[in-house]
Amino acid sequence: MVARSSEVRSSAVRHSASQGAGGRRRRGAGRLAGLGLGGAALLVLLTGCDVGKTFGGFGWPQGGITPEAHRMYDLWIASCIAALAVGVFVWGLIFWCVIRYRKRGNELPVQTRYNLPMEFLYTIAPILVVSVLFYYTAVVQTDVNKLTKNPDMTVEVVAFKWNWQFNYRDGQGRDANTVASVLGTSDVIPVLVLPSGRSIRFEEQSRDVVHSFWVPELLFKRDVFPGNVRNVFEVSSIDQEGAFVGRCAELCGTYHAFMNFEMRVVSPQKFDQFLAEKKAGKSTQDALTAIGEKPYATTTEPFDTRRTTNNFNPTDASAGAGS
Ligand SMILES: [Cu+2]
Repeated sequence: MVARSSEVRSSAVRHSASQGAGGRRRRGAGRLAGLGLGGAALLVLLTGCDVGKTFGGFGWPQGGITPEAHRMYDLWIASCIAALAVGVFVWGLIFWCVIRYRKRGNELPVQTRYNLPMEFLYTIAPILVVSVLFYYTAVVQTDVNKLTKNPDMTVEVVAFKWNWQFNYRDGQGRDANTVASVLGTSDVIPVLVLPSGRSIRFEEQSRDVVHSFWVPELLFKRDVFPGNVRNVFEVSSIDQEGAFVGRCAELCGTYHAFMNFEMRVVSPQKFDQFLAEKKAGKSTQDALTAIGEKPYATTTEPFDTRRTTNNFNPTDASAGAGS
């Protein structure tokens, strides 16, 4: 009898203790919600300022010059803010648990095997986060890859070991004709002259191995494939005039690092004049001078290949054979 009454008493104590814990839990949840709201308000405040600029673009290159580049940049910044918000929330929960449920004595806390609302939450929350990120990524990616029927101009990018040729075309696809061309050599950096404010279609083709067309300010690069693959992309406009260095971004052989070019963005009027000069048979350098632009690349220069008859294609085979 005695034993039974003590059992009853101890179960009553447990019951009232769990009620007290429930009240504390509710207060804790309220505090957590307040913390979350405060964090959200802080985020909104920060978004008001240029968060990207403040934090150096979170590692993403800044200074894009096309609407597509701005959209990709915005997606990256928004993703970083979302990741940080989730991170702060999780860190908050961890520290809250560490402090709130620290060891206070030898009595074991309530041992719960499962908690349905919690399990529901941590299954649904990541799915929601991934879905939102996926949605915005798909929207921006579709936008960046979008091809229009009638871009203002088409330029064919031909890559080869280890330089570039840029062909101005009178239409789209393989059947169109080249109306003017810029060819790079070991001594002269090819200058790809483009107009600002016009939509441009790039059609890429390689003569040998895989290269990659990359102008950092486009925040975009695309592989250039040999064979039948004609990689195509468009920019809806280039918003800033000036000279921008371009590079090959795919390791393509010995002189891969030498495959530089320059993208020179000029006003549409200047561009039309440049194309007319080229069509009339002038060299790229003369045509650039004619429109009041510097004739040679200003952002990069030809590398010294250090080729001599002794170290490159020696006529005497034994010269390079060693001993
Ligand atoms: Cu290359």
